[in-house]
Amino acid sequence: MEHPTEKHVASMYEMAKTRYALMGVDTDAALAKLATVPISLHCWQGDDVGGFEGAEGDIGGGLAVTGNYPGKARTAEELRSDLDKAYSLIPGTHRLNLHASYAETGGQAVPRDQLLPEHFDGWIAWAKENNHGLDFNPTLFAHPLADDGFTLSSYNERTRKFWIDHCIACRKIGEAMGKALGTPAVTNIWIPDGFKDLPVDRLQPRIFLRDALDEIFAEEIDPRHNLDAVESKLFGIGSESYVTGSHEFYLGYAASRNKLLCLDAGHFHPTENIYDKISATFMFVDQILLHVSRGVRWDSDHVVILSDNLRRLMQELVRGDFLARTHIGLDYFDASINRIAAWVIGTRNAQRALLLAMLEPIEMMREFDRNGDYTQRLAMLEELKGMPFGAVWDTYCMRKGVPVGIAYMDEIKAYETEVLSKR
Ligand code: RNT
Ligand code: ZN
Repeated sequence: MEHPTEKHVASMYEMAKTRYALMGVDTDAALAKLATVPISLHCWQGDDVGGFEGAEGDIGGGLAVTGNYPGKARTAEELRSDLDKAYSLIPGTHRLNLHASYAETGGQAVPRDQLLPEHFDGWIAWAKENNHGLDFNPTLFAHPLADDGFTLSSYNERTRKFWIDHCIACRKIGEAMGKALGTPAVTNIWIPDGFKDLPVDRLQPRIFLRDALDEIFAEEIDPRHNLDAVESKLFGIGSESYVTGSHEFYLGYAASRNKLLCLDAGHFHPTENIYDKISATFMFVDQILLHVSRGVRWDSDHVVILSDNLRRLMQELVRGDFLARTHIGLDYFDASINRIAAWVIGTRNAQRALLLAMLEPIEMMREFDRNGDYTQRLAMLEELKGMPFGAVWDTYCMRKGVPVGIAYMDEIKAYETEVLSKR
């Protein structure tokens, strides 16, 4: 298959630019805007949420990665090399979202409540060199003290204490990352806590969780270095009947404590979508973190595709002018396909959805709402789907020096032969 050349892209762009201009949309302005939006790639797509603590098998926490595509990263060097490859195929400059279980401890087992910024020096140096901001997550699963399904909301005080100390350590690591890189790390707390079957007391674990979070956040950290986020969930494998950190719990917590709310696209009922939660949340919460994901029938963490849901999500951010208050991260793990392609396809789709939203004649369309002209509104929304957006996207890739079209697959295939197949 042949890929478009510079000449193809340039002539297509001229036509697209003219077509968009007819509806008052400036394609160059949209591309300039797209370049300002970083996406935080999730390190855990690279190794099936494995981490470097020597864990084998089940990752716990009610999470499940399926597939055994060959060539997954086994060390920090391999993971960084794979990430470098992925970033080289994605237009623009982006961030990396790390989990605490990806600490580099030089072969020594360091308990999670004793992790230090120095255990992330390798990541920080690499991020600095490549201009990536870093985001961070405490890891409250895949650990003996999380085996019974409870961490910060455990009835066991010692268990709670261990995880509180882990989260405190992680905020300090986030702060160190933010300081070193000159951009705040968003440190996101997600806990797996919940019951398989009906609990008697739904309140007590939530009291434990609220108090644990208050303890974790007791120390103020400069928001120029670290921002705290909390992530809700509906259910997990083994926590089908009750999850302590539900949406209502964390919405209330974030609004009352001035924390970021993390909305994961897979953490709601299958017909419920996070795009409708954005404007409501922003009325009471200052900033949000997104875990852009794709659930299929359940929170299955499929690779992000350019779906209507994704498009509506990005439309909310762009139409509402919420981008400056939103941190966009990805969260999925597919081990059944090439893992680098999974990063590249999902990230490029998040960007394509953003670009589509940036190519809307928003002001003109608002008029339809205001005037009650729902017929014109429907006609316009459908018309937009047929606009030559692909030519604008190709131009973006060309200008940013990354492969146009799916030419990125040629590079991924070559990397697979040269690097991945030898692991
Ligand atoms: C789990 C949450 C959480 C994790 C990562 C690995 O359901 O979505 O964000 O996916 O922390
Ligand atoms: Zn998530």
